[in-house]
Amino acid sequence: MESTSTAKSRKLVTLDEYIIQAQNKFPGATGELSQLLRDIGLAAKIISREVNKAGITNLLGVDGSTNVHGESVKRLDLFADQQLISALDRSMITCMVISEENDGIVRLNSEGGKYIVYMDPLDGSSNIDVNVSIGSIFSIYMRQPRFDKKLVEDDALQPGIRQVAAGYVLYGSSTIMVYTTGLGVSSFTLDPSIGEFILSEDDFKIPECGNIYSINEGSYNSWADGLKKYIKYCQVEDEETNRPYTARYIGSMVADLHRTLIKGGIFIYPASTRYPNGKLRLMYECNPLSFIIEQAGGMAIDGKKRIMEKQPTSIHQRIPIYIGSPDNVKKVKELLDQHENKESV
Ligand code: AHM
Ligand code: MG
Repeated sequence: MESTSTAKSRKLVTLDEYIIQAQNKFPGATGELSQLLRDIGLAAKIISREVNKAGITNLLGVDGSTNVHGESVKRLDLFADQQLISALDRSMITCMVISEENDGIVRLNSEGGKYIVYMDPLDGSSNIDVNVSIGSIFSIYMRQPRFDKKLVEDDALQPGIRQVAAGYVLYGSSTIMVYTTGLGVSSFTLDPSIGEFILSEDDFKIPECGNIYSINEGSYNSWADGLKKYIKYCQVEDEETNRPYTARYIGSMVADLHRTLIKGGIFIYPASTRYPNGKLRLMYECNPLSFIIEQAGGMAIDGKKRIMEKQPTSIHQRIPIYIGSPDNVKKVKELLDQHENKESV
């Protein structure tokens, strides 16, 4: 028979319980951020259900419209966008949402709500048709107090260091939610039999150094010299530093980052001829994932500087990203400094 202590240590903690327990550690907390995280958790469960049955309900495929970047929008993107927006709208705490699927800011019913939420409702959507993991990403800011109360886009242009919480949901072989409020990184796995996210890890730490590099090598010819040198460095044999590294690239940032968080290594989406400023969006892809990786002990830079210190100039702006284990990021930065950055340092 199990001892009492073993039984106790195996007690399942749901996402909602965990959020409330965390909130109780701060006596002055209003509970609004907790509510917001629970709203996102609920929307994620609904999206997860639809992602899993997409093939049979015909939600797959292009719906004929394009998003603000001229890319074709899959129906599931729209579904995820609507679910997240309506979940956030219901609890009247969020004043505006900025989503990859919407050109401008989306004002919610609670214009006086104190939170601003950025999101990529379904990242990696080109992978939907082929049953590869996709994810939702979110990033939460507090609205800054202003005398002029009318909500404008500028209210949302805050650097990543001001995020109060960020996270992602990965719809993979299981559905996993990972988030941080700046006090470490926690992860939850959806148990579909009871419809609850169950705590799986409450202090995620990324390995100091990893032997996996993750980059779309198709753009090799247009990379900066320092980056080419780094990828060569990853490929050279050296027993002491566990090289050659392994290449892994899923093409869904959430999935690539989740692997990087667990196994260590580096994920890179650099500037290239096709994407001179990188492809990924600062506000709803790079900042939230940088917050998580930093909270887990990793690093995230744009090649020169810390991503989260970048002052945004527009809600959909792109930025190059080098993110992962601290030793890997420092190494690529060293080579970029020797080649590209030398004039500017
Ligand atoms: P999306 O938001 O349109 O899905 O695009 C973002 C995705 C990321 O998930 C992924 O890292 C990247 O695009 C892959 O791009 P590429 O196919 O150029 O390698
Ligand atoms: Mg995306």
